[in-house]
Amino acid sequence: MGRNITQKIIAAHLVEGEMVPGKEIALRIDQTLTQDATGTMAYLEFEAIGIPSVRTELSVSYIDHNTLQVGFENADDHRFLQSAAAKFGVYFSRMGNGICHQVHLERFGVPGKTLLGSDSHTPTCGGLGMLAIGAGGLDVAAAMAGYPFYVKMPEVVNVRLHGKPAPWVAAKDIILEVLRRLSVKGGLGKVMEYTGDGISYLSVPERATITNMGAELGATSSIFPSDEITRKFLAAQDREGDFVELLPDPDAEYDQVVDIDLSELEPLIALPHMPDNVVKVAGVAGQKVDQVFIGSCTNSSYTDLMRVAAILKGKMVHPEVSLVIAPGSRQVLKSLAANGALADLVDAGARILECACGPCVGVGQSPPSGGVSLRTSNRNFEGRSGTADAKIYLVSCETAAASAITGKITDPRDLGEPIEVTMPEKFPVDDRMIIPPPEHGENIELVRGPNIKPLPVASPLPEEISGEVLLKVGDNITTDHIMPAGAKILALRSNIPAISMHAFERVDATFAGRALAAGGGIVVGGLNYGQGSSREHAALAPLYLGVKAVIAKSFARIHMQNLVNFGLLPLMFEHEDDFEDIQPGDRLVIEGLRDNLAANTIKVLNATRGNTYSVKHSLSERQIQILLAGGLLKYVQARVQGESRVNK
Ligand code: MIC
Ligand code: SF4
Repeated sequence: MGRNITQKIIAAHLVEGEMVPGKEIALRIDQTLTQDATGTMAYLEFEAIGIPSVRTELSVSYIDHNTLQVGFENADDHRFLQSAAAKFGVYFSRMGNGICHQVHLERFGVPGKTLLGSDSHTPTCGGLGMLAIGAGGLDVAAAMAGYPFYVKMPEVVNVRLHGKPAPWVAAKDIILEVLRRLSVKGGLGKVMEYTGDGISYLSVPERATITNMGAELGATSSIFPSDEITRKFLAAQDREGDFVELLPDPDAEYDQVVDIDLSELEPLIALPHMPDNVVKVAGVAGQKVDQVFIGSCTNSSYTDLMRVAAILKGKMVHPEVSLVIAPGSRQVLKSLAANGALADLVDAGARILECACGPCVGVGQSPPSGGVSLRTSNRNFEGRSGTADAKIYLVSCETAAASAITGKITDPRDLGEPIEVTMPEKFPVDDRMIIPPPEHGENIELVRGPNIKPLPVASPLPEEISGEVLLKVGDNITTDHIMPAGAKILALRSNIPAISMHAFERVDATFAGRALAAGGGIVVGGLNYGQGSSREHAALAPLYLGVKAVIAKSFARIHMQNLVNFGLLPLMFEHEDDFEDIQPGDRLVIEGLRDNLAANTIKVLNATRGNTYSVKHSLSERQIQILLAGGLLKYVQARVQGESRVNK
């Protein structure tokens, strides 16, 4: 039986385990990336593991999230990250060079290799034929120390794209269609592998738009073949030598098939407040718009912004719309400046932001109260923009640009003839804003400002867990609900005691205070608990506040691993109506844990109601060992010091 692309890359990197869907495997990691909002914790953890320098082929540290410097915190963290990169043998992409995923696609991604990133949108490099996976910072720190990455062998879904996209249909509309069909839970435990004659109409940045937003399916990753289009992109980046052709075998098999006829698609839009709340633009056209944000790692490539410039050329942004544009990288911005497109954008009234994440994660440009904001990013979770009651809609660059002119949600097909933008033969390659690590950095001192606090310490799983239900939440709780981002809170990412005070504050502002007063407790959740980002702070803050377990109907992959990594127990209800029965304030007792984990027969006594619930876990043997050891850091310290190097 032939192999698909995903299976080929896994087989070439398999360190442990059987390639049977659902079984835990270990992968050798070739490259890692970190960004600054998760990177401070990751390098503190790498330092604690105790390996002098990284054991990967390549590790890159990006500054792209905490770029709004209001107060000393972010600038201090940037200095810490720059010193950590030099000390540990990591490339350092300076503030202003661009968003991690855009720059990694341009400068470092290699078909057929594995990439582990401390950001959920790491699968962006799947657009180049990499197996690129998002994970918590501690998993990335372990990978930098040469430790393999453990993940459940994924099912592989073949998304077959047929025909040529209809006029004005963008790559963004394709991934919005996949989300509409499969939902934010549809990709759990799966890799989405794109094939079909339709992929020949998609450039690498367009493929990357699709693999980037595959994160919103809850997918382990997403990937395209590496073909002639890939080679051309790498050649344009002066990296043709990195090209490797990577195609599925003709007789490759898949666990699921999704067929999409691109000629039947039309511009789509995700309505507040979920990326899978997708309808046709035509169905909501005419709604007044207050803000348009064009940017983010999903849509801020050269071709994206050239299309926007062509639509806006000679026009003026509507007087009641604020149009903000954040180019994805310095390379993109330089290209637009060189060919006059930047002048066209400024001439039309666009507000040009620096090459960074910015508004996407609430770092600047928050909309007005109750404002309607059209965004080319990938998440519209409630409150993420920094304005609690703003309504965020997710669209393509074309829909965003058309709407900025009219002041209301506008179908780009109203603009007439589609815009044709060609990929340049050569990009203006200039890596001077990427600092390579020195030959010997071991004597470099880490620069720790007052915002860098010591790592919280997890403890081994106790025999018994008891405590009150501190909070009960419903389905699809995101990491933005658990640990909000935004300029003010994101700046506290290296300061767990401070950031913990914001845990769940958009759900229940009393949570942190009550948790501390109660000496900790238990959180109860619904389906897909912890969907969204890789931020391990969504586990670190509950750890700091004394939360010992989360009992949910089901978990998102990255967040469940982050809970385990910091010694918090993720349990699942066996019976739905037990979720209904349990109430905030109930006192729960879970006994015999260390014995019953292996047998997976765990009972939860609700001492308040006198009921007992059966719960289960989906932990692997290794994850159980991590919980018993007191978290991944202790578990890896014991192994990495002793074990021979996995990667070298
Ligand atoms: C996001 O888009 O939510 C983020 C901010 O990039 C996160 C990482 C973080 O929380 O720092 C992600 O996607 O993992
Ligand atoms: Fe940055 Fe937004 Fe991409 Fe996250 S989704 S990496 S915040 S641009």
